[in-house]
Amino acid sequence: NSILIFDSGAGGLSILREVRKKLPVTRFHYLMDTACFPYGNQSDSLLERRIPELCKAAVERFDPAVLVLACNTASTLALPLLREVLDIPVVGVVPAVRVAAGHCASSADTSFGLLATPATVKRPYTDNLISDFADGFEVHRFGSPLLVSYAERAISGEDVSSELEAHLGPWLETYPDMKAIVLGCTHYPLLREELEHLWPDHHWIDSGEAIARQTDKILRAAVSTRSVNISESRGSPGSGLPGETESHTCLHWTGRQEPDG
Ligand code: DGN
Repeated sequence: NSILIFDSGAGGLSILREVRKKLPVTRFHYLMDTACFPYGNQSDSLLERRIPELCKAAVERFDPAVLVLACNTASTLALPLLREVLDIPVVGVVPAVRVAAGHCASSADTSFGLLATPATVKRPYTDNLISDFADGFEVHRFGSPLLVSYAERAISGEDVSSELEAHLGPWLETYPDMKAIVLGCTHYPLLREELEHLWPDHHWIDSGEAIARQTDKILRAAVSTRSVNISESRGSPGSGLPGETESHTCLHWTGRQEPDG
């Protein structure tokens, strides 16, 4: 009854951290597609081939109960494809536009920012999220080509604060009324400490906690279905509930550069 978490780099660790808080004794596998990192720079057609192929292979290998696609760039493109090829539930991670709109409504703000990879800010999925959940608010999008690498460097212990300030400062100054910012990439919560330190008056919103709640719910439903299937096929009962596993491990698995090549 493990959970498989997938991203092209270390960003999914921000999701793993939240899910672990919720499910501390569940076992995890972490799949990182370092060969194609960063996904924000890849073509849609490559990602549409590669993500289902890698995830299918990893699911066959690790047999998780649930897959968390812990990448906004991948989820806003490939979730339906993935659900077609996998027979386990898939939890996607997409920008927390709805939460930001709720926050603005309660604080009387009329605008908020959406910070994500260049690919995510341009996706039709993101347009739909905004028109469905943030109608009436002005949403300022910023597709950053740099923040993912800043996050990767920050978790290796580098100080990226001055680069962060130079990169985001001009955008934030352009919209002085924009106080709530959606962190629409799973790498960005890894920079939360630096962001809060540089801009303490802004409100940085990520999807981690909501994803942890959703994963908990889906896992419970998935393992109860599984345990019925197992007890039917083996003729022996077993609760299979999350919490039975006593250890958790993270595995890194690097795929090939070209899935078809
Ligand atoms: N962490 C990914 C996301 O949430 O979009 C982006 C990683 C990348 O490769 N750009």
